[in-house]
Amino acid sequence: MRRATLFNYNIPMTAGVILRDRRLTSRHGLLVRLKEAGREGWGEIAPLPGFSTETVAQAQAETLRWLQGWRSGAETGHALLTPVSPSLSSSAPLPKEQNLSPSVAFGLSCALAELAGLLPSAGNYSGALLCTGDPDELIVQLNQRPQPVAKLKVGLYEAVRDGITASLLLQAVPALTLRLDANRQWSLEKARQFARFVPETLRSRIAFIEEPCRTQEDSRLFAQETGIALAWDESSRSPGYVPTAEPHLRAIVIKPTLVGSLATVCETIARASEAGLTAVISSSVESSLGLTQLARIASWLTPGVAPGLDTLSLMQQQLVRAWPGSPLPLTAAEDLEEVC
Ligand code: OSB
Ligand code: MG
Repeated sequence: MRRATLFNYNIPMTAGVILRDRRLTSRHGLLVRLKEAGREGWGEIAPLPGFSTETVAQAQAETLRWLQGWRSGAETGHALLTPVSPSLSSSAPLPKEQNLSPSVAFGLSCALAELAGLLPSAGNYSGALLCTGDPDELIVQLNQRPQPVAKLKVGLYEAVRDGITASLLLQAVPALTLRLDANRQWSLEKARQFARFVPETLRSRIAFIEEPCRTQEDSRLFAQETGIALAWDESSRSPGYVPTAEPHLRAIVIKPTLVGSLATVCETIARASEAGLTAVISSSVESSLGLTQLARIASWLTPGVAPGLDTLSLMQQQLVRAWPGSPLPLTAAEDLEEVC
């Protein structure tokens, strides 16, 4: 006997969270719970406005249709979990997911993986700390970690100031590895201005910068000129992209909610590693339920790589499962609104 429940959530965000020119005042998404043979599995389906192409309403309609089939015994889950193992050297685009949007494929595959006991429980909860708020407090926190990794968003204000901030952090935390993310905000000239304020002796501790410039060509030039390695985030989700080695490229950022099923995530990580690239599992601002699953996926599929999951503090509450050490109040499943 199979039972499925779909929940709807809407979590207020802390004031002023801005994602790609829009202010996100609340996070709206779905949680799915599958039960079978005394076991249960959860998944989160939360299209991210401005990033996902599907809306929550579309995701909900797709999920309801899929759940109807699953309840009546359809074996539609395999493709979401089993990598189709195309030859790793092929440059063919990754396979489409049974007509499911990425957020739906990801959430359902997590629920199925938990149900099947495939998703290990150990998680990596010590990912890159997002540099927001008071830098003095952050420096203290980072200095308490044995292998501190931080992520600084740049390109929002003056490039010169970004350079000074990056240098300050690297100097104040001698063990720090720094990741930067410009979200394609800089012209090549702005990017150069930034680099002028980061002494070369500090640059080797910049693990990478995600998408420094508006164009990939300028990003590549910037990396070549400055010796600062690149990571593709937005670029890695352009249609047909396959992780491929290129000069100055160190990593690709994988946001499963925007990528698709665990099978597709696995496949993408395998191809990245084949190309000698680091795969970094990253948040699409999921609730604590989704984030704890991402921490488990990171520990399982990208061992030893700090994931980018430090987005829980942007929210005012947690859902169903707590992130270790978070002081935010936790809403239990019974208190969530059921869609069906
Ligand atoms: O630009 O990487 C981004 C979260 C939502 C949407 C876009 C991005 C992010 C993050 C997540 O930066 C945090 C991280 O990657 O460390
Ligand atoms: Mg990014």
